[in-house]
Amino acid sequence: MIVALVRPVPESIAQCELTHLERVPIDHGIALAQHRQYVDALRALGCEVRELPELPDLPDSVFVEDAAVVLDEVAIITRPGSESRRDEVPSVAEALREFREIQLIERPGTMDGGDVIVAGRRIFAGLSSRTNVDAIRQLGALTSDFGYHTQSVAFRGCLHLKSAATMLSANTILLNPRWVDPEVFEGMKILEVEPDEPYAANALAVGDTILFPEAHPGTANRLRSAGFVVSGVEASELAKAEGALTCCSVLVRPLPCEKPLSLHFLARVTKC
Ligand code: CIR
Repeated sequence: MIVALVRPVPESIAQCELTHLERVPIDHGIALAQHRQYVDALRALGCEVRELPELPDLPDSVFVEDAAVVLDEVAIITRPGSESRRDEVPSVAEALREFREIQLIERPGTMDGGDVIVAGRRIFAGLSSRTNVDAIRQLGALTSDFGYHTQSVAFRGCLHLKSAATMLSANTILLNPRWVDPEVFEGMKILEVEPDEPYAANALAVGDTILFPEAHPGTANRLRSAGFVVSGVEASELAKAEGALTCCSVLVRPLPCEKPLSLHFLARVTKC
């Protein structure tokens, strides 16, 4: 069983941060309906969905992935690279403390969870406008005792590393070779997106099923041909906010936490 943390789409999504895309109108009703479909798909795949409190004044708060990196041993609460997103973090920490020891990325580090790919004991952290060298060093230091090796990854063309590449299974990665160098992922089986579908590298693997946007049928066919079970969802409205499928949830294997976060520590999350 997997717990999926999600958060409703606020009406203020129209004022979201944008880096690579031009602002176009976002229809809140369509965004809500597509988000509902996404949440239903997670439920249908056996996830226990936990809805975090809506944050009406935080336009990007539906993109919960950016607030945390969850490993089996520890959850790392990020310090998002965009100041407008920092107040999203405490409620994610609060929800995770039941399941994991919590650690924090601290100033001057900045990190968005969307820049972090975990592949077994290898962690790939994208260096981006949101994630800096200091935060990647902190992530490495917080996880090395558990046997993880963290490496920083250069990429281009998109906001987060996970727009350029995501894991499909334990050893297979889907990527856009124009945005990230496939050689970074040496030792893995690599599937490339259809060349005319640059945004197709963000897929959400839930168990053996790949949740995948309907907008990229060519790449969906490539996944099916490679033997993956693909479940399509519409995600076009939040794509206008530069959000993809992984961004809208934090997936957690529920393990009882032996070192629950103290309230004193939780107060630090709100200050950093
Ligand atoms: C932002 O710029 O922060 C949001 N508009 C999009 C965040 C998408 N999150 C993700 O890719 N992990």
